[in-house]
Amino acid sequence: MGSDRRHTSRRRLLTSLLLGALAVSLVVAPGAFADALTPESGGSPNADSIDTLYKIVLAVAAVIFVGVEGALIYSLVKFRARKGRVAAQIHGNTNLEIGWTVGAAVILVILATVTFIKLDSIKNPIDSRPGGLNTASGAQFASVDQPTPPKGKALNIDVNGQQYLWRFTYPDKDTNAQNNPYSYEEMVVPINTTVTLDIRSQDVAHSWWIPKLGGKFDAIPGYTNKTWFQARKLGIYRGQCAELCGRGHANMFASVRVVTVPQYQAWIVAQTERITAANKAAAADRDKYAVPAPTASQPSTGTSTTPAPSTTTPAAPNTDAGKAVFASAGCGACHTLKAAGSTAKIGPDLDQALSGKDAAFINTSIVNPNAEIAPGFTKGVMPPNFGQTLSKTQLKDLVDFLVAATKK
Ligand code: HEC
Ligand SMILES: [Cu+2]
Repeated sequence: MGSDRRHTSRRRLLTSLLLGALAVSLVVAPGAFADALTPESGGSPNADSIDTLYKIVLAVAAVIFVGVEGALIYSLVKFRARKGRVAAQIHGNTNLEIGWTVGAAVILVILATVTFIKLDSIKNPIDSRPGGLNTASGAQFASVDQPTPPKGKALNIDVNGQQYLWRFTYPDKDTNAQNNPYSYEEMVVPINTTVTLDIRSQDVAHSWWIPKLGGKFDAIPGYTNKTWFQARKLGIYRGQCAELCGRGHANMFASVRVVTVPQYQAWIVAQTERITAANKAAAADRDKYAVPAPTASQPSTGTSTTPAPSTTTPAAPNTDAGKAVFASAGCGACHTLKAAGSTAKIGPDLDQALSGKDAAFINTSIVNPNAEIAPGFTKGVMPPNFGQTLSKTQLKDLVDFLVAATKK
């Protein structure tokens, strides 16, 4: 008896502790409470439609729940076991069975109809409202390939999920997608403007979700998902990657900042300037630390939109041309030179032999190879007539290239 009572009181304590912990965690995480029962709304018409549809279904389900549970509880109480009572044995009631089959079917048909009616306003973008960004003209608002607003124009933003942040790429005035303004983590959009989103992923599956601005959309590598929203109030709308995508998933925040149209336009200009300045600084750094030189003058890849660094120093030798001469004159057939990617061993390894040598020395060794024979090599192997077969410019480019490639 005594141990039984102890057990019960311990269980009671445990239960109240658990309930207390639950209450505390709900209070300190008010986000989890947001619109506790129904989806969030008020940010964009598609989110409002989702909310309305949800509430209709919830109401129908609530009526059914109360009806079924009510009948159940009523029967439990009314027909509960009593001394001397004998249970009635009922088998099959055709009317009842037809009733609940038809009833259930009718309810499903109603829900399906309501859903299809609402689906249109959830899925298909509407036109921008007056006061929104003018998307009527300009190549940048070319319609996207999936649902478009009736007039076919919207502000199309590319949403790219990456472990563990979102990258947003905005349209600009030309058709080159490489130089568009972009931002990370915070998307900036103009008010009253229909924004269509191309949702992609760089690596693993993520999920784009700003609850107040509509439903969740998976960001899947190799596939583009489309959705849209139209914010009608200024402010910041927050969300979070909604698909466990790795260690940093919990920190993969997303937010949409809704600003006025002039603010948006000014932001795009300022953001473009910031990106250009950052690219310039990066190019300058690359220039500063780049050894050997040829890598610095390679055509810049997607990350940089600034001109190739070599053009910033006007007097810089044209090492690309020199490299081409090295290849066409067949120097690589006999010499090893890292910068040219050659590994032949008939003549001296130029990376070593020319390390720190000046232009005059290199020039002489090419034009008059027999004047001085590199130790361990024989006279007369290297063609003696490069001074005649190469033009003055070719020779100069070649020497400049070798000086740069073997600079200490
Ligand atoms: C057929 C093979 C061959 C070809 C082709 C050739 N070289 Fe050579 N090169 C040699 C040999 C062997 C030596 C070492 C003997 C000497 O110094 O003359 C040499 C020496 C040199 C040296 C002097 C190195 C030192 O340590 O002093 C330079 C510089 C050089 N070559 C550059 C070139 C360039 C530039 C070309 C192309 C325009 C070229 N060579 C084409 C075989 C070749
Ligand atoms: Cu993610």
